[in-house]
Amino acid sequence: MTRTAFVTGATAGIGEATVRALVAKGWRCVATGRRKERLDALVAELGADNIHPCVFDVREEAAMDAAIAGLPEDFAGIDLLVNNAGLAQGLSPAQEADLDDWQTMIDTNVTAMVKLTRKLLPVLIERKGAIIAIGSVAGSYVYPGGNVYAGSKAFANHFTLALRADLHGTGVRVTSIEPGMVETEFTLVRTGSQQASDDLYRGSDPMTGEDIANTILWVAELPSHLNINRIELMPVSQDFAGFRVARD
Ligand code: NDP
Ligand code: 8X3
Repeated sequence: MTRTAFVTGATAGIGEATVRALVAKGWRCVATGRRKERLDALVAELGADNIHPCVFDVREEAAMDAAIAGLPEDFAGIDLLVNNAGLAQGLSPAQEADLDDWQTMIDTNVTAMVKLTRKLLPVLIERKGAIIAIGSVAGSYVYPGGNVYAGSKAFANHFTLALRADLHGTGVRVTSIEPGMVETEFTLVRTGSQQASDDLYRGSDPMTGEDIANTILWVAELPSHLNINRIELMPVSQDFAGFRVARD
């Protein structure tokens, strides 16, 4: 039987790679994002039988509801939710940060994620499905300028583990995947600068969207009695040391 995944943030980076990886293994995907032309391109490439595009801003609850209500029968039986859509905005220290940037990150990375999860839990429980959320190492190890992004990802990491407790006994599997540096559009979105993005990734052999997609696929296809709780992964070039001392 064909399984169906609901992948948020499928227009770029990790989400787009995840849709490709899942479809290559015979899954159907509901692919979401704001950029319609990118979702249309995925449908053209992978086929309308395999991809159902849902164009909406995850911060707009009415649009989220309409997307869920409008799922065609073939795509309505969700077996896997991939909570991936998210972003960072800015790298300013907290005392200089833009409050609108903070609100955008909270609305997208926290509020939209919990609302979508809550709305899809009935079908996921009915089908003994799975939830895979993309948290971040930023939720465990802080760095200067991480502030609200780091806080939102700590929330994502922990909410996902908390879901596991509430879903105990339902058969629903829940996994928090927490990557370090992945070369996607993430840094372009965060800084607004392609140069800043290229500078960050240059010479570091970062992880790719495909690396994370393959991890998601591996977790999704494990036997139904196995739950991976958390996976933290980084490129070899990155580590988590960072204690600093300010001196007089
Ligand atoms: P990209 O910028 O390449 O992709 C982000 C995706 O999220 C896009 O498809 C974008 O779609 C979607 N998205 C963002 N905001 C909204 C919104 N308001 N409504 C709908 N969709 C939205 O970044 P990544 O692939 O790297 O990021 C994916 C996830 O991975 C994020 O949650 C990020 O925090 C996390 N992550 C990334 C890491 C990295 O180093 N790249 C490391 C650890 C975690 P569109 O713009 O079309 O709406
Ligand atoms: C993205 C990874 O280290 O850029 O979550 O915050 S990092």
